[in-house]
Amino acid sequence: NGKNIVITGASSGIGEKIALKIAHLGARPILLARSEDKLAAICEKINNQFPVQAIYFSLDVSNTNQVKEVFAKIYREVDFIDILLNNAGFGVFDMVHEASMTDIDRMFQVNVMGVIACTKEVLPFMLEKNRGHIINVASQAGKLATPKSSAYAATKHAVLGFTNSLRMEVSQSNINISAVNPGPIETAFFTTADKSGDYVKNVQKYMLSAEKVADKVTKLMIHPKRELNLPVWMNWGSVLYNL
Ligand code: NJP
Repeated sequence: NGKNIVITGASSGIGEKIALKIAHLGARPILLARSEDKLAAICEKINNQFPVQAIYFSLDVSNTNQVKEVFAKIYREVDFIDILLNNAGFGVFDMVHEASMTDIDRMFQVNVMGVIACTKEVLPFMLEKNRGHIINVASQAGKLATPKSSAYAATKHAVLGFTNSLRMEVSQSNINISAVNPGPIETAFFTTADKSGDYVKNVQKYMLSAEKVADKVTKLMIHPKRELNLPVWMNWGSVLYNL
């Protein structure tokens, strides 16, 4: 209640759902993503529905200069960011021998460099105040082997590596560092990740709803812990490719 919570990737999927949930609980959502029109609509919905003042800024998290500018603007609006949810991310699923280096590079820029850049903008303030919570959305793909998504999985392994090291660095402080590792969720993620639709066809019955994931992440904000695992117990290789 009364907390300032920055959500990257707030224009759709789990980011949007989490924004609505935290506003319902009385926190102030600060929404970031590239799609300004979508953010404006979500912001308006929140401010009409709940007694909070949500704000939004258009941001491509892979653009480090833009990240600095946007966080400077946020700190002109609020004294302190209580929680940073690094949620912006995307995947393009391809076999390694067919994957494009441009897609792979872009996944690392957004999924990894974006998380690091945003974290660096809030961490000094959290260290100064000796409080705060940074939550990084990784994936079960950052823990398990998931065929056809090796580059995406590599970005999420990187997010977990960064998260675990950061947690150790701030272990003498009151700052909480968490990772969220979902399995497949019903969001727009798969329109980019799985253009052929084959992957979704195979995993559809195992998918989590964005609503359920948002519920769990909101609980994690209230009761911080190291990792929130939302696994889907299946053998990816056999489900997807008869491996
Ligand atoms: O997907 P989606 P999710 N700069 O596509 C934003 C992870 N995850 O909610 O910029 C800034 O509905 C994009 O906004 P826009 C996944 O890796 C998912 O499922 O306006 N923002 C949108 O708001 C990701 O880290 C599944 O296009 C950028 C948001 O990111 C997180 O969950 C499974 C951006 C994506 O919303 C949320 O994804 C799993 C940029 N450069 C982990 N690029 C799953 N869905 O199955 C994108 O284990 N965004």
